[in-house]
Amino acid sequence: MEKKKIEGFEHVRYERPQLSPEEMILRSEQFYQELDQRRTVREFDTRSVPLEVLENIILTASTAPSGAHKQPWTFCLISDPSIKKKIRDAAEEEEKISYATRMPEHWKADLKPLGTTWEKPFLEEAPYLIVVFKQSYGMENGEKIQHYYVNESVGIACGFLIAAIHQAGLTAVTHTPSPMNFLSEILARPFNEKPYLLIPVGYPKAETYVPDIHRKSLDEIIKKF
Ligand code: IYR
Repeated sequence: MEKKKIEGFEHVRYERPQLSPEEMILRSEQFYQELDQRRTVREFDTRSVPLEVLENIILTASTAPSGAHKQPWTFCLISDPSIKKKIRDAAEEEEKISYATRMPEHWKADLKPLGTTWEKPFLEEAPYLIVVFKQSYGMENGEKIQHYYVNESVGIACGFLIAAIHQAGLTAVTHTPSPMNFLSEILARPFNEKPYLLIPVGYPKAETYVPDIHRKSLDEIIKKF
């Protein structure tokens, strides 16, 4: 590998294959079409998925850019049914209160078309749960390490994660039980880590239906200058 020191720091040569405009248009269109097939799925088949697939998906998430390259994330991968049950019980306990008293009527009205309720069977049915933790700061040899743009970094990593899950032929739901401190307790995470997202992953249940909702058009989301 070609290397070079820049201001005392090692750099490696980096190149991408040069694609023709036609090839770029084709590839970007194909990638869009692929990701446009992604749908959030809340009903899972209990069939297991090879562990290596989940490891590759998490490695893909870890390729995300992060503030000062601090990689401020931890991905807890859960397949143990007893831990899944603990998570489901704790999540449902919170969600029951949220749906009954914490969420305003307009919020519940907005969720009606998606058919969500306080019940979260997917937390036990999905073969894997990925609980993403953000590291507010790092810890190395008992020393605090400053992290930067933690929410942005972990959010981008979760985007990569969700795209990788889809590309592997699997489905997921980005679940945010609220409050979700119970995840730190159940998974015994250190004080510098805070739960960010809970993502059940697996095959969709046979004959799954998803809400007939649509994405905004390009004209609605783009402003060209
Ligand atoms: N966290 C709750 C409620 C919920 C909120 C939004 I915003 C959603 O897009 C979906 C659900 C739940 O998981 O049911």
